[in-house]
Parts: sequence; structure tokens; C-alpha cells
Amino acid sequence: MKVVSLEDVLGTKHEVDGGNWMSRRLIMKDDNMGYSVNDTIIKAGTETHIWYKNHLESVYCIEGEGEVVTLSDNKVWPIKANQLYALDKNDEHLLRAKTEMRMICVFNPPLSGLEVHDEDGVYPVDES
Ligand code: 9YT
Repeated sequence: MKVVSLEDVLGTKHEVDGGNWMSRRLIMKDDNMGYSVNDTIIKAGTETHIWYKNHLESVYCIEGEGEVVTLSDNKVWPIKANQLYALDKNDEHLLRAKTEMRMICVFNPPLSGLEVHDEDGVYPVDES
């Protein structure tokens, strides 16, 4: 087994600055777990357009509050600490952070670890 500390990732290439968010990549594709795990900070007062067309993502909020708007139906989903949302339909959405939010993000298939969103809020397929 292995143990990964947040401190192992801070200041490395696996601490990825997405502008509205900082994603600390704890488990990645090369760990061969079949999923990846990030500890992500969403900056207070931001709105981020996200559309993971190539990935399923579960997001567990452990600090802060905000909301998700699913764009297929314009539904607003308030999210606060101790709640998880699952983008089980590759849902295109807006993520609005009312306060700073800390999220544990699990991706299937796993991220390689260096991804940032493209202009549509998408992560590319990792074909390596
Ligand atoms: C919660 C969320 O989707 N934030 C965007 C960053 C992404 N989850 C990541 O790579 O950690």
C-alpha cells in the first residue's frame, strides 16, 4: 500500500492552478487504481463552467458552501460541507462557490494529473 500526504503534492507539478481552483492530485492514472483523487480548493465568489464529457466525477464537499447549476435543466443544487454530488450523466454545469470550498474529487477514468480545463470546461481523453 501507499500513503500520500497533501504536503507531498504542494509545490509540485501535481498542484494544478485552474484559475478559479487549485487541484492537488493525490492519486493519478499511474497509480493504477482505476480512478483518480484530487483535493481541490474552489476560490470564494467564483463561477466555473465545467463539462467533463470524457469523465464521470464524484465531488465530496468537506468545507464551505456554494451551488451547482446543471445546464440541461437549469436546476440549482445548493452544496455545502458533508454533501457529495455525482456527475453521473457527464452533466454540463456551473460551479459557484459562495465561500471557499474544499472538495474531494474522484474521476473515472483517472486523470493523468496535469489536466486543466479547455475553453469548454472539458478535460481531454487520456490515450497514453
Ligand atoms: C469540483 C470541480 O470540478 N472542480 C474543478 C477542478 C477539478 N475537479 C479538479 O481537477 O480537481
